[in-house]
Amino acid sequence: MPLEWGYNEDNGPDKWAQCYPEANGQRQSPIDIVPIDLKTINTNRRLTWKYIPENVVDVTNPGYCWKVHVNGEGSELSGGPLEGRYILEQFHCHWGKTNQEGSEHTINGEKYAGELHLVHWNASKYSSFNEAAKHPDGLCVLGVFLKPGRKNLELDKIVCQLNKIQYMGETAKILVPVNPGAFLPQDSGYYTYQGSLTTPPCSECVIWIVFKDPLEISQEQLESFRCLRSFCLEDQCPCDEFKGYVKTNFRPTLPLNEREVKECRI
Ligand code: 3J3
Ligand code: ZN
Repeated sequence: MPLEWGYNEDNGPDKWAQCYPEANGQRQSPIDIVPIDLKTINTNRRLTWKYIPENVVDVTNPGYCWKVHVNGEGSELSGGPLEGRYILEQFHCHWGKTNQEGSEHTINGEKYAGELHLVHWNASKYSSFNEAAKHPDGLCVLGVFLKPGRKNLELDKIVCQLNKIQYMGETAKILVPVNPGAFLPQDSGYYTYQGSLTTPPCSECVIWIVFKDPLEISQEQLESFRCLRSFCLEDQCPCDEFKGYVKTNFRPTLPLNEREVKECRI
C-alpha cells in the first residue's frame, strides 16, 4: 500500500492539508531562519543530553526516509529552552536529489544537503510519545544540518544496514551500539522556536532546536539515502520520474507568522 502523502507532484507538501488540516496551521515547520532578525539570548541554562548507545533498536524504511527507533530509557535531553526531561524516541533524516538541496530548515534562504532529526518527547509531563505529540510542548526535535565531506563513522553503522531496508515496510536490527550524541555538534550555538512535525499529520507539538554548525557526512553516505525505495516489494514500481526512489523528502519552508526565533549560545 503506497503512502497517502509524499513529495511528488500529486501527493506533495502543497497537497497535505487536504487530508491533514493542521498542515495549514500558524506554527508550521520548517522555517527559514534569518539570523539578523533574531534576538540573541545568553541562556544560563545549558542544553544537555545523554544517550545510551546500546538502546538503539532497529532501522526501518517507512517509505519516505530511514528511521532509527530507540528505547528511550536512560536518555535525557534537558536545559536550554526546555522545561523538564525529554527522552529520545527516534532519529531520521531528510535529503534532496542533489547536494544543493535537502535540508528542511534554511539559513537566509540557504539549503544544506540534508538534515538529521533526533525526536524526543516530554516524559516529565506525558505518559507516551503518542500522548506527548498531542500537546504544544510534547516533542523536542534536534535538527542538525548535513554537508558533504568526511565520512561519519558512527552514521556508517546505520548506512551499512540500508541495503536491508530497500523497500517500504522493511526493518533491520542494529546489532552494534550507536551513539546519537556523536551526531550533535559540540559547542555549537543553536536556534530555537515553536513549530510542528514536518511530515503529516504536521501536529503543532514541537519545540525545535536547530544547531548552527553542520555535520559532515560523505558523498557515498548521502547517495545511499537516495537508493531507498518509496514502495513495498509487493507493490508495482510507481512510474514516477525517479522510478520509486526516495530522491527528495524535505518540506519547503513555511511562514514564521507571529513566532519568535531565539538564537542561543550553547
Ligand atoms: O510519522 C509518525 C506519524 O504517524 C505520527 O504518529 C507522528 C506522531 O503523531 O509521528 C510519527 S514519527 O515518529 O514517525 N514522526 C514523523 C517524522 C515524528 C517526527 C518526524 O517529524 S519531524 O518533524 O521530526 N520531521
Ligand atoms: Zn524530520
